[in-house]
This record gives sequence, structure tokens and C-alpha cells, in this order.
Amino acid sequence: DDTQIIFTLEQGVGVITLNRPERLNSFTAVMHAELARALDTLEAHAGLRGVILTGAGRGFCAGQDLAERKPAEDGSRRDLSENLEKHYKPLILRLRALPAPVVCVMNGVAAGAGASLALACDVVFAVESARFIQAFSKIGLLPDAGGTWFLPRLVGSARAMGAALFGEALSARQAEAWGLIWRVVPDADLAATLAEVRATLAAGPTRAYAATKAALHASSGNTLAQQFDLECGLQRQLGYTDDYLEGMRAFAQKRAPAFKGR
Ligand code: T3D
Repeated sequence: DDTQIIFTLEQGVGVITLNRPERLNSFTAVMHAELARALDTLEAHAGLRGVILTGAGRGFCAGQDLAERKPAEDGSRRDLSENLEKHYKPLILRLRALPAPVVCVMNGVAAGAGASLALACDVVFAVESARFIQAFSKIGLLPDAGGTWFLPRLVGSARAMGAALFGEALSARQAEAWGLIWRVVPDADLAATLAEVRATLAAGPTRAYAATKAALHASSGNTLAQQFDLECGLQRQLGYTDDYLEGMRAFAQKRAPAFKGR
């Protein structure tokens, strides 16, 4: 039985809750294996409409479980890239590649690779008391799990550099003001936010969401002309979807659209 994450998939929306609250949901090899299995299910689900990532307890994710990675007594060193290659790289790349939005509903602190996980999501809501901590420099490491890629793209190199080098806690409000995340919500609204996001994803124009995600993610590596070509190709496909027809009819009839995700 899965123990370190709780995974549900209803109405096409997967909800992954990191579930080691006593260790602020820090990553272990077991948790990575459970996440990989959840991703297998999500990738195989033809009717996938969205994914929500959140955490149990007062933390979202404190990054790598440091107790699991204690240095050997004899002082011998290890190759840290193995853990990154085996666990973090597939996790982050698979989440980014899912053909549906991945929304982080951050219930508390995100540190180290936990912050990278949040930033890998397509949209981040965070409760007011949440903090982002680039904890890596405190233990003599650089931001990993995609951190050095996400940070400068989201907030620019000056803020990325300061946050990464000094590792100070960044409040949810500051993160929102910097454009690191989409929106701060009151702590008391955590469950309501999750329910609202779930309902939005389950009723959304899934094909349009997938195209939007793909195009926005591709933009940083494209010229404007290449991006036009990408938009043309994707919009051509969306023009043939049931959801586009429904959206246009609903507009003409002055009613809310009832999207089916196809
Ligand atoms: O090994 C490799 O492959 C390298 C990979 C690197 C990837 C990374 O993610 S490196 C960065 C790892 N993460 C950190 O350095 C963050 C460590 N945690 C903290 O700095 C603090 O816990 C927080 C700032 C996140 C939260 O502080 P606070 O005061 O709210 O909570 P706390 O009391 O520190 O934590 C509560 C408990 O969770 C505590 O245990 P205790 O004392 O009640 O028995 C604490 O030790 C534990 N905990 C928190 N983070 C981790 C952890 N245990 C293991 N690993 C953690 N990362």
C-alpha cells in the first residue's frame, strides 16, 4: 500500500498529497517510487483533465529527506547526481510533460527540492503562511531539481541569484509580488481553494489547457516566428474540438459553456 503519498483520480483530476507530515513531507526513495507510480497512472489516463499537488500537515515539502542521506561515519563521499538523475529529473520532467495543467496548492513551507517541485507546477496557489526557502546553500549545494532553470525564468536573474545564494525565507506574499507564484490565499481557504481548483480543472477546456501549457512552456526556447508557427498548429487543432464549438455557442447564447474536455 502507498503510505508516503495519498493519490486519488476522480473526474479526470488527479490529486497527489505528499504525506510525511512529521518530516514536512521531505522526499525519500519510497516517496519517489510512489510518485513514479502515480505518474504512470496519470500518463496512461486518456481522460486526464488536471493534476493537483499538495501536502499533508503544516509543510508542503522540505526537499530531500536529509536523514536518509547522512554522510557515512568514515567521512567517505557520494555522488549526489545519482539521486537527481534517478528520482528528481524524471519526476520534474514527467510533471512538466503531462498534457494537462499541474496545479500546486501549497499548504505550507517549500524548501530545497520541495521549492523546485512547486515551481515546476504550471500554476501555484500558496497559503499566506507558506514560505519558499532555497535551502541548498545552507548545506553547501546549488539549487537542483530544476531550481536553477525555474528561478531565473520566473523572477529574473537578480532575484534568482539573491534567493539562491542567501537562502532566506521568501514569504508567500513576496513570492506573489515577484511573480514566482500565481496567487496567495488565506490559510483558512486551503480546502476551499483545492476544491475550487479541482472543479475548474474537471470542467475546463482540457485540450485548450494542454495546448496553452505546451505553448507557454515552449516559448522560452523559441523565436517569435517559431512561436507563431506553434500557435498556428495548435489553434488549428483546437478549432476542430467539441469544446471550441461549445464555447462559441455558449457565447452566442449568453450562457456558461459546458466543456467536455474533447
Ligand atoms: O542528497 C541529495 O541527493 C542532494 C539532494 C538535494 C535536494 C535538496 O532538497 S537539498 C535541501 C534539503 N532541505 C533542506 O535543507 C531543508 C531542511 N529543513 C529546514 O530547513 C526546515 O525544516 C524548514 C525551514 C523547511 C522548516 O522549519 P521549521 O522550523 O518550520 O520546522 P522544523 O522544526 O525544522 O522541521 C520539523 C521536523 O521536520 C523536524 O524534525 P523534529 O526535530 O521534529 O524531529 C525536522 O528535522 C524535520 N525536517 C524538516 N526538513 C527535513 C526534515 N527531516 C529530514 N529532511 C528534511 N529535509
